Amino acid sequence: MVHHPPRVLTIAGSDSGGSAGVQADLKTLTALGVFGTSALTLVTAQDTEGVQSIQHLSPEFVAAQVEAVIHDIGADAIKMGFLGDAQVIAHLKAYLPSGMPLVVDPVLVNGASELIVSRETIRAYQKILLPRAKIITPNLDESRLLAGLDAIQNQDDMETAARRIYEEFGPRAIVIKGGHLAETQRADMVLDLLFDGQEFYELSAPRLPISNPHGVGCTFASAIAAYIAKGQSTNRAVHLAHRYLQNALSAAQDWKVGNGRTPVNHFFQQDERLYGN
Ligand code: PXL
Repeated sequence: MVHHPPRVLTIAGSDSGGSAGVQADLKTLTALGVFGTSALTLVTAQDTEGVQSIQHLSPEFVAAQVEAVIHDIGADAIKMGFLGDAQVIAHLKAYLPSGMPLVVDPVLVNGASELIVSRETIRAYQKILLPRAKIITPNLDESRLLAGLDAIQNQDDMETAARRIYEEFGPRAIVIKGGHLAETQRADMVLDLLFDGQEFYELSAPRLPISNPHGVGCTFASAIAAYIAKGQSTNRAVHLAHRYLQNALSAAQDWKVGNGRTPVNHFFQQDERLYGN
């Protein structure tokens, strides 16, 4: 009996530390039973404490990887992470099959909320990728930058940003990750907000005692892409991905990996079998 596993292509950067980027994406896809493929945009020398250096791959070489994967293996969804610069985005445009569900995680800032791309790159996201996206997954800083707002300080601001991005740039849905919302607003809860152009849906979870975990955004977007590839609606894919991330993050609470930020425990389902606890 021939079996065709669901397939997701991630177009993203490499994190040598194994927490974020393509490494987080492929772990997530594998954990969720999806055949993951990858097109690298850049390679970071990175550990749990930070990024030491970055080498960008050329737009042509990024596109060549996409072309190779799509030509032979195909994809049921494409997840886009750290793309790096506007030239890569402009060049990629012609290589994204029409009608392909795109899950776009607009990586514009680093873990310390510092801008890591140019203004031109933000424009490229707005003009080229957002109009084609099935869903985008910005955090608060990225939502502020994409919506052109001065600040996002509460849930009302999140709703304003989501509406603006939806109306101006036309992604089919937006989920704003509210993890960094001032802790005075939500001391014990983390609120993400999904907007599908009609309704807002709140996704809340208890704030875990892990400060600034690493690879959460990549994992969330990849899990959404995995569930979409498996045939779920966008709305259900977001809810299932949210639950997967909570479980994977919760399972990392007692982890010690390196001296910096804690990664996600993608294979938490296997812990019992592997460690016998
Ligand atoms: O979490 C965003 C991200 C995406 N991709 C790569 C990264 C990071 C953050 O460190 O290194 C490669």
